Order: sequence, then C-alpha cells, then structure tokens
Amino acid sequence: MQTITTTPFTDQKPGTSGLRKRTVVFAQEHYLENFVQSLFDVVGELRGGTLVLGGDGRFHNDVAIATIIRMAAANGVARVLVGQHGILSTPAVSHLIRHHGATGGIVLSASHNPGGPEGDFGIKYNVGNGGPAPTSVTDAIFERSKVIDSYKTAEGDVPLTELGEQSVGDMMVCVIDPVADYAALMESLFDFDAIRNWLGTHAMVFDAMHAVTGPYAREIFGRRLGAGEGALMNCDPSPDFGGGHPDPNPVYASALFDRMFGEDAPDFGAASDGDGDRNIVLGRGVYVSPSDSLAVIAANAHLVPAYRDGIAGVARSMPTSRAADVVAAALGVPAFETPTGWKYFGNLLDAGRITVCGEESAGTSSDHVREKDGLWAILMWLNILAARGLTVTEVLHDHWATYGRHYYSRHDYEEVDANAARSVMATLEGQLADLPGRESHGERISAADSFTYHDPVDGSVAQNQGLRVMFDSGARFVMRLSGTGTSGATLRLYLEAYEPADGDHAQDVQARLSRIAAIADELTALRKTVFRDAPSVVS
Ligand code: VG1
Ligand code: CO
Repeated sequence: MQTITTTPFTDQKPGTSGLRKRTVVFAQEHYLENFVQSLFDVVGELRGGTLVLGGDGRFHNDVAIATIIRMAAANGVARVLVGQHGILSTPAVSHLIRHHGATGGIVLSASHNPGGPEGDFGIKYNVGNGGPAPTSVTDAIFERSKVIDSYKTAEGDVPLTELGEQSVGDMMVCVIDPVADYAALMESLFDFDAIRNWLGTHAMVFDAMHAVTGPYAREIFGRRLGAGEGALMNCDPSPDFGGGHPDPNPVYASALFDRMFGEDAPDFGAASDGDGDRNIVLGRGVYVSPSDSLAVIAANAHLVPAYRDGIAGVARSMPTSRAADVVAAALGVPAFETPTGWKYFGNLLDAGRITVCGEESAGTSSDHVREKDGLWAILMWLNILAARGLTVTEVLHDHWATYGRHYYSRHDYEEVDANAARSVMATLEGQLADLPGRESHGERISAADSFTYHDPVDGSVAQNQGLRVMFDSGARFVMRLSGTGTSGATLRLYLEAYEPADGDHAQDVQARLSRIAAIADELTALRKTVFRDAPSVVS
C-alpha cells in the first residue's frame, strides 16, 4: 500500500448527476484519485463494505476502473463487485447495490454526453438504497476535495475479461455478469409471455446507440423475448459510441427517428442513452414526449404484473409537464413535484409515498430500483401495448381524450456564455414578483416563482431549482441552468400548454407553444442576450 502526496483541485463539485468533466480534465494526474479518495474519506462505511463498480464503456472507463480498484483495496474495502469488461448500466448498479446489500456503488459515465479523448467523462456515487448520493453527501465530498493532501493506493491489476473472484491485497474482487441479475429483475416485473406473443405479430426496433444497454437488450429483447436480430440497432458498446452522441433525441438518434417516420415503419421504436437510464419511445410515425410517457405509464401501470395492485403515488421533476398530476388526481393518489435530478425521488420511494416517477429529460422509473431505468420504461410500454391491444398512437390519443393533452417542448441553448446565461436568469428572477396579472399575446400570468423544494420525508430544503411562470390557461414556462454541461452554460427553456380532454389534440407542438415561447423571450431577452437566433436542440 502506498500513500501518494497530492494537491487539491478546486472544481470537483458534483452537479445534477455526479462529477462530469472533459475527459482531458479527468486524465490529469491525481484528478480522479483526489475525488475518489474524498469519497472514501466521507463515506466511512466503505471500509469493510461492498462496493459495486462499473461504467458505460466509454473511453477511459478501463483506466478509471483499474485505479478505483487499487484505491478501494488501499482504503480497506472488503469486496468489489465489478461488471465484466467494466460494463454496468446505471439502473443495473442501482439494482446490484440493493440485491447484494452493498454499501454503495460507483458508476463511470457522462451519460448522454459524447465520449472519447475530446469528449466527456464522469463519476457518480450511489448510496445503500441504490440511489444517487443525496446533496448532503456530494457536498461533503466536494468540501473534502478542497483540502485533500494525499490518497491511498495499492499494487495490483485485475483482468476484467473473465467472470470469477480474484484478490487485491485483502480485498476480494468479483467480476460479475453485468446483465444476469438485472434481466432476472425485469422478468420478475413484467408479463414476458404476453410481450413475447405481441412480438410474434408486431415489429419493434431498439437503438442502444453503441452504449451500455447493448448487451442488456440482446439478452432481454433478443434472447428472452424473441425479438429478431433486425430489431436491435447499435448493440455493441464502443469507447466512442461508434463516433456518435449517445443522447436519444431527434438529432442524435436520427437513424431511429427516420425509421419510425419512414415507410414500413415498425410498430414500436425505442432507444436509451450512454448509461442506460434514459429512454425514448416511438410508435409508427409518432414520438411520445417523455412527460406523456410518465403519465401513460402511471395510468396503465395496473396492467403490468408488478403494479397490479395500483400505485401509491407519482412524482415528477418540476420542469416535467403536469400530465402525470392529472392522472394522479384521477387515481386518487398523491403527486409530488421535485427538483431536477433523480436524487430527489429517493426519499419518496424509500418511504413508499410513490411508485412511479419521471423527468421530462427521458427518464422514467419505479420503486424497483432507485435510478431512472431506460429498459424498464420500454418494457412498460411493450407490456401495456400487449395488454391493451392498441397501437402507440391509439394509446396516446385515448390518454389525451381522457385526461387532456399537455403540449410540451424543451428548448436548449447549449454552450452559451456563462455570464450571459446568468444574466438571462437574473433578468427573469428580478421580475417574478411583478408578473402575476400581466397579459401578453392573449395569455394572462397567474403566478411566478423561483422553485424551492421541501422534502416531505426528511424536511431538507433545496432552493433556486428553476424559475416558473404559470398562466391562467394552464400553460407554463420554466427556465433553469443545466447542471451537467462541461463547457460554458446550457440554458433550458421548458414550454407547456394544456388542451382539455375535449380540446384539439392534433395541433403542431411547436406552433401550439409559440405564444408561450414568445412571451418567455420577451420577458428575458433570452435570444438577444445569448446571441442565438434559435435553440441548439429542440426536444
Ligand atoms: C439533465 C436533465 C435531468 C437529468 C440529468 C441527469 O440535467 O435535465 O433531468 O436528471 O441530466 O441525467 P441538467 O442539470 O443538465 O438539466 V443523465 O441520463 O445525464 O444521468
Ligand atoms: Co443517463
């Protein structure tokens, strides 16, 4: 065992989902080591405990895993469960922590951000309930990283190619099948017979985007559910994601969108992101907005074996459309509004206050793990389609006819000047108190605030979680700064308009939202201030 002298970095503050930086930043001498030692210093229970370890297979994954294994041995960890070839999806890590009663887990991923030497890398820590470390833990790690002066490491290298047990000093390293436990969990939740039958007469296509879910999809959709090889796109994980960008949106998953909107489109299409926690769902010629997906899943969960007895409640992140709230009200169960980031759902799930939760950013999940779970959401849809015998379009139209439609879109202004982005936020924040009652473009503002969350379980408070402007018509816009970018700032504008159950559900989404977008731009001088004519990404 060796103790290595180091000096602190000042920028190791985890964001919405772990510490995410350019790969070149992580590749600096001592950078990863400082953060990992700060983690071991803060989470004392890891000494003598079990750590789950894996990543999305991106460039630098292997180097980082070898480093963490040596440091874990030197810091007294008793056992590391590491995915074969260093692969584990985020939801699989969450499940493995819970299944094996581990102390915690480390996921190496920058999620949907591009990988490679010019791309991004990331590390996140999950605690014993399987969920992302709460802010109290990440804040403590950051504080520790600012004063750290040495780290501990040991000799030893573990090949990750073969399953089985090896040791590094006193520590046991178990190289585990990344897929087996997770696939068994999925099979225990859903009606695989019904899905298999449905796939006998319907076609699906799933795009793993050369990221982590490829091996999971082959086992679950391919082997267990009998979807043919033609159903699986880009299922070999690669360090640079096949030169692509593992973000399942219309821009980066354009091959999938082209297929689903093309001639002879399959009945069902889906994709997940770099670390497998996000999902998108499409039908023939139709894209399901993630906010709608959460609402549809909540409304139909009772058709799926694991949720046959109904759901206890629903939670959504604040910028997610309020479609799920309408379903919760109809079911007579509570609906919660939390800040952006999965860590805020953990307490509600642990306390049994909610069963399903989700975010507009293509994340949906339930109490089966403590992370968002891309393949789970896709299986929910397949199970619902099989149970109802309807197409994706029919399910959506029926949903809107029952609950009304929340037209929804997110406009991202990526990598803008950080000062300009802050000034847009400040401009809007300065006006909030005066906005109620103001009229523009035929819309009247009913309320406006900066979102503060009071956790109903542990009483913790999270302030400044985004600015909300609500309208009498049921429309809303939200503005917040991203906490996952690695250069400049990304400003997100979330737009929503409500059309009641008997309203017109066939309008063009952007056209329907253009009034609210214009008001948002007028109030904040957004485009002028960040020097952009249009958003970088519309989803
Ligand atoms: C984004 C999304 C947020 C999500 C987070 C992590 O955060 O908006 O909903 O939880 O990414 O997802 P931000 O701060 O950039 O808006 V993942 O799949 O990147 O772990
Ligand atoms: Co992700």
